[in-house]
Amino acid sequence: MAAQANDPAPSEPNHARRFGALWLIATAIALPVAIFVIGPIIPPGNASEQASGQVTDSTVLLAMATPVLMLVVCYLIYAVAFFRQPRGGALEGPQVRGDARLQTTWIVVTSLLVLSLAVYGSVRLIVGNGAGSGSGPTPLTVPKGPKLPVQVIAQQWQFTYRYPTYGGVETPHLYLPVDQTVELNVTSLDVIHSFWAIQLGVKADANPQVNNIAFVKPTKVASFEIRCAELCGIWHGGMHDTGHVVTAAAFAAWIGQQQRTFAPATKVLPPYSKTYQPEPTRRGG
Ligand SMILES: [Cu+2]
Repeated sequence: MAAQANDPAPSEPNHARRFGALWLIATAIALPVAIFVIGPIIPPGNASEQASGQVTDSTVLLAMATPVLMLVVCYLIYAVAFFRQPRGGALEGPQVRGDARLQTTWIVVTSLLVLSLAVYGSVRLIVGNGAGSGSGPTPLTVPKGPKLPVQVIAQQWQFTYRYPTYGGVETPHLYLPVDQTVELNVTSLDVIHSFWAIQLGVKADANPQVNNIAFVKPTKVASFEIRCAELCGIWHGGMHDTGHVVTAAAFAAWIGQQQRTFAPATKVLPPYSKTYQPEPTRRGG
């Protein structure tokens, strides 16, 4: 091999320039598609501030990943098209080692991508008050203004909900008022579960003896799916329900009716607490 690695043979086109142009064109086409076509259909949708925030974050991730994806895909296509073995013999390519400019570019670009996303993710988590995730018993930041506390009590195999500001009534279904910040206090009576309100963008571990706080502000009247997201025993798969975001008036009517219906049960419940000791005889839901 007489030729240096960086000196293409006279008949070779400038592959770097051609490939660069191909990559730029592919990215220019793919990026708007990623942001404006795929972005709006990314789950979990826009049923709460937290859900909308997650869609924004996923769109940012997608936008950052698209040029990288295009680089890989375009290079694959380019290599298959132009770097084939010629007929009649297996040639060995020139040995390429130690291209300082390429290595520096590679390290700087990948470091910037990863570090900027790490900073972005951390800021979004802190500014978003946990962004719908369980933030433990003492969240780093708490949303301003009034909050409706709702306790989520996981147990084999259902979730029940306790409303401490409504006489500590415990209900088998979850209703939330629209446009009101809710403080979910998630705990468990037995094993490890996970409270997942899918369309609200909420997911929080439900551990016994732990009060795991997640904030959510529903922004539209709609139903949402609730599932347990942690394998918790033989009927784990049956641990699902439909929750409802309703108007303030409908919520007031519903909670009043729940208080009346469950008045006899409320009397014998243990007093409201951040966590409960599991009892030998199971608590009724
Ligand atoms: Cu469970």
